[in-house]
Amino acid sequence: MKTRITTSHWGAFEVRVKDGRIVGTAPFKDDPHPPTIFRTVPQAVHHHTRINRPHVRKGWLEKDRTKSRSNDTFIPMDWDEALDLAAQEIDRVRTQHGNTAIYGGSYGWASAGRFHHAQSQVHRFLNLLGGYVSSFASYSTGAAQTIIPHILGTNFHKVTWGEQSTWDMIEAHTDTLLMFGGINPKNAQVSMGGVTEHRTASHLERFAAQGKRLISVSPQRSDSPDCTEWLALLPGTDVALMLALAYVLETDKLADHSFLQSHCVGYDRFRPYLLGESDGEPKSPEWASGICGIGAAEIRALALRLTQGRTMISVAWSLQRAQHGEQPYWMACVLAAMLGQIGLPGGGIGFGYGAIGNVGSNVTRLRGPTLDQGSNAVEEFIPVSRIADLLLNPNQPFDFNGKRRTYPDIRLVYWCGGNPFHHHQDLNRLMRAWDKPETIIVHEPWWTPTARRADIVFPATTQFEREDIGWAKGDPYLFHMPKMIEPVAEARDDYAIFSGLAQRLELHEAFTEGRDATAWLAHLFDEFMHNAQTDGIAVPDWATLKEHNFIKLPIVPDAPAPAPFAAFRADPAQAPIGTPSGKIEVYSDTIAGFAYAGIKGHPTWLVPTCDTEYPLRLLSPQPKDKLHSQMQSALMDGTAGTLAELTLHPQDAEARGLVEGDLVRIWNAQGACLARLTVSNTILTGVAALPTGAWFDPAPDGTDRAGNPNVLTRDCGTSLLGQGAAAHNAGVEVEKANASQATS
Ligand SMILES: Nc1nc2c(c(=O)[nH]1)N[C@H]1C(S)=C(S)[C@@H](COP(=O)(O)OP(=O)(O)OC[C@H]3O[C@@H](n4cnc5c(=O)[nH]c(N)nc54)[C@H](O)[C@@H]3O)O[C@H]1N2
Ligand SMILES: Nc1nc2c(c(=O)[nH]1)N[C@H]1C(S)=C(S)[C@@H](COP(=O)(O)OP(=O)(O)OC[C@H]3O[C@@H](n4cnc5c(=O)[nH]c(N)nc54)[C@H](O)[C@@H]3O)O[C@H]1N2
Ligand SMILES: [Mo]
Repeated sequence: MKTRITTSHWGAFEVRVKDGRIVGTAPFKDDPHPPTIFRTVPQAVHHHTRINRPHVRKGWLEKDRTKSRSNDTFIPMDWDEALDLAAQEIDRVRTQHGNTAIYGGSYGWASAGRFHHAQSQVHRFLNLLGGYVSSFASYSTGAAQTIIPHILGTNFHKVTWGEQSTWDMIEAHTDTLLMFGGINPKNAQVSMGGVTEHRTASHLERFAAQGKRLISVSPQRSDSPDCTEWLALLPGTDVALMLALAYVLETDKLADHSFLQSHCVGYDRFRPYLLGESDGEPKSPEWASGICGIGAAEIRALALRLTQGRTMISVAWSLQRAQHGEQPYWMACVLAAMLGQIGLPGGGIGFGYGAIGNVGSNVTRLRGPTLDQGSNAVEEFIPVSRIADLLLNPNQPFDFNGKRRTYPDIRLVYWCGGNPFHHHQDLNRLMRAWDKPETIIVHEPWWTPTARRADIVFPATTQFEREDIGWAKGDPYLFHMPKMIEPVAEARDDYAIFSGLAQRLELHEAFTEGRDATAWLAHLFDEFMHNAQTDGIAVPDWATLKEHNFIKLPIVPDAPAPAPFAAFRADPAQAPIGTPSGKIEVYSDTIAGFAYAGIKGHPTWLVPTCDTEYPLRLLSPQPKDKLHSQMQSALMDGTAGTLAELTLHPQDAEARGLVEGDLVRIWNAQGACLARLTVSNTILTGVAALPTGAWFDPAPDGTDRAGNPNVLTRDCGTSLLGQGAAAHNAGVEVEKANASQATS
C-alpha cells in the first residue's frame, strides 16, 4: 500500500493506494477539525461516471442544428481525431468571426494544485490564440466586488485577504461579534487551493469562552455554532434591520458623528432618509420589525449593545448573492462607520469569515507559484453570471456599474474546470441559451450535466492522477501533491489537452515554452522559491519538498498585524482611501450619477420583487458534505445520499401535510425539482433551504430528479450596479411528490 498526503480545496488528507487504485483516505494529523469531504474520493475517482475517452456529440458531428444539446447522444473517438476536430473548429471560428466570438470565461473551482489549475490553463491557451470574451468577478462575490470599491475605495479581494481584522485581533479585542448570515465552520471547510488547519470553530468557541457575545442574524440557527445567540431574520431583509440599528444610534445620540465628519462623506444626505424626512418613513425599529421579523425591543437592545465596547460587524457573502445584494454590503459599511470603530483592531467591518477557511488567518502573504496566463487581446467581458443573457442576446446592450456595454456574438464556448449546469441560476433558461452557440468544448473528469451538454468532451485527469504544487493564499503549508495513480481510462491533464490543440494550431512552442508538466513544476517552484527568498522567507527546494511531501512555512508573524484601515483612521488626509472623496462614501455621487431606477446615492431598503407570489423564500446554501457539485457521483450511489435535502420549519411542513423523510416536489414558475424533506426548528417559518451541488437531471416532464435549487432560482443580476448572481430568496411552494416521479 502506498500512502501519501495531498491537499485539496477542502484541505490536506492522506490517500491510500493499492494495486493502482485509491482505496482509502484518512484525516491529516495536524488538522484540528478535519473536513468530511475527502471520504468520497476513492469512490468518486474510480466511479463509472468518469469519462473514459474523448466524445463528440452526434448532432454536432452531423451538423444537425435542430438537435438540442440537452437531448443527444455521443460518439466515442480517439484522441487524435477529437483534437483535430476541436482545433479545426477553433480555427474556423476565430478566422471567420474573430476572437470576440469565443467565450472563455469558464467559471468554476476545478481542483487545487498550482500548475494544473484549469482556469490558468484555459486562459493561457485562449490568450495565445488571440484572446476570448472573459468574465468579471465570481458567483461568490459578484455584487460585493462592484459595491465595495465605491464605498471603501479598495478592491474586495484586498479587503478579504488583508484589510479586515484577523481572527487573532477579533479574539483579543472584539467584545461583540455581530454576524449577518452567521459564520459557519461547515463552509469554512474549504478555501481556494486549500486550508490545512481548520480553526474557525475553535476561534468562535474561544471567543465565546471569554464571555464575549456572538450574535448571528440569520434565517437559520445552523449558520453558526451553538455558542452563538440567534436572531432569526427573514432572508433579504438585513438592510431594514441595519437601518433600524442606525436609526437608534442616530436618535439616541449614539452615532459617532466626529468619525462620520472626519472619515466619511454624505452622512448628511443619508440622515433625512434614515429619519424618514425625505420619504415619510422613519426607519425605526417598529418599521423594521414588520419587515425582518425581529421584535422592535430586541432591535433597540441590539443597537445599544453595539455601542458597548469593541464591535465587529461580520457579513456573510450570502447576503449579496440576492436581488439588490449591493445594498446590505453598503449599509453594513455605513453602520460600522456610525459606530466609529473602522481602523481599530477587532472593530469595524469584515466579510466572509464563514465563507472561506483562510479568511482572517494571520499569515505573511507570499507571491504564490502561478502559471503565467499572458494577456487577453479581447476587451469584451460579461459579469460572470450573465452567461445565459450573453448567449441569448448577441449584440444587445446591457448595463453594468455605470457603463452600457454590448454582448458579443458568441459562436464557440470553451469550459474547463466548472459546472454551469450546477452553478447557474434558472437552469431551464440556461438550457435554452446553451443551444445557441455553434460549438461547445468541455474538459471534465466526470459526465456532469455540463459535459453531457457539450459537443466535444475531453476527459480530464483528477488531481490524483498528476503531480502538482499545493499552495493557497493565507495558508502556511506547502505541499508536493504526488501523482497517486495512473490516469483513469484515457484521461489526460488539461495541460496535455491544450498542448495537443496548441500543436495543431501552431502555438505549441508558445504554449509549452519547451517544457513538459514535470519541467513546468520545477520551473514554477523555483520562481516561487526565489520570490519568497526576496521577501525574506526561506523555502526549501523542489526536491526537498518532494521528499518531505509537505512543510509548514515559518510565515505566521510573531507581532500582531496592523489593524485594517489604521493609517486612514490615524490621518484620512495623509492616507486617503481610494474613493473619489478619499473617504468612506455613505453617499456616493458616482452611484447616484448612474441614475439606475430605485438605486439612490445612499444605501436604501428596496423591497424584493422576485417571485413574491410564492409563500416560501428559498435559500440555497453550500452543501455540507461536498464542494459544490464535485464528486457528486459518489454521493449518488446507494439510497441515503441520492437526493438533496430540503429543510422546512415544522409549521410549514404541517401546513402542507408533510413529515420528515417525505419525497417532496418544490416548484415555482421557473421549474421544479424533487428533494427529501428534513423538518427542523433551526429554520425560520416561511423559509426553505435546499443546498447546492446536485447534478441536474431533468425527467421528461422537466422536473429535476437530483434536487438542484437552480431550477427554481431566477436568472436576474443583483441589480444593474453589480450584476452579480442573485441565487437566494426565490419564492417557492412545496408539496408531496410520489415515488414514481423520482425514477420516471
Ligand atoms: N443557487 C445557488 N447557486 C450557486 C450558489 C449558491 O449559493 N446558490 N453558489 C455559487 C457559487 S458561490 C459558486 S463558487 C458556484 C460553484 O460552481 P462550480 O465551481 O462550477 O462548481 P464545481 O462543482 O466546483 O465545478 C467544478 C467542476 O470542475 C471539475 N474539475 C475538477 N478538477 C478538474 C480539473 O483538473 N480539470 C477539469 N477540466 N475539470 C475539473 C469538477 O469535476 C466539477 O465538475 O456555484 C454557484 N451557484
Ligand atoms: N462545505 C462547503 N463549503 C463551502 C462551499 C461548498 O460547496 N461546500 N462553497 C464555498 C464557496 S464557493 C463559497 S462562495 C462560500 C459561500 O459562503 P456563504 O455565501 O457565506 O454561504 P451560503 O451557504 O451561501 O450562505 C450562508 C448562510 O447565509 C444565510 N443567508 C442566506 N440569505 C441570507 C440573508 O438574506 N440574510 C442573512 N442574514 N442570512 C442569509 C443562509 O441561512 C445560509 O445558510 O462557501 C464556501 N464553502
Ligand atoms: Mo463561491
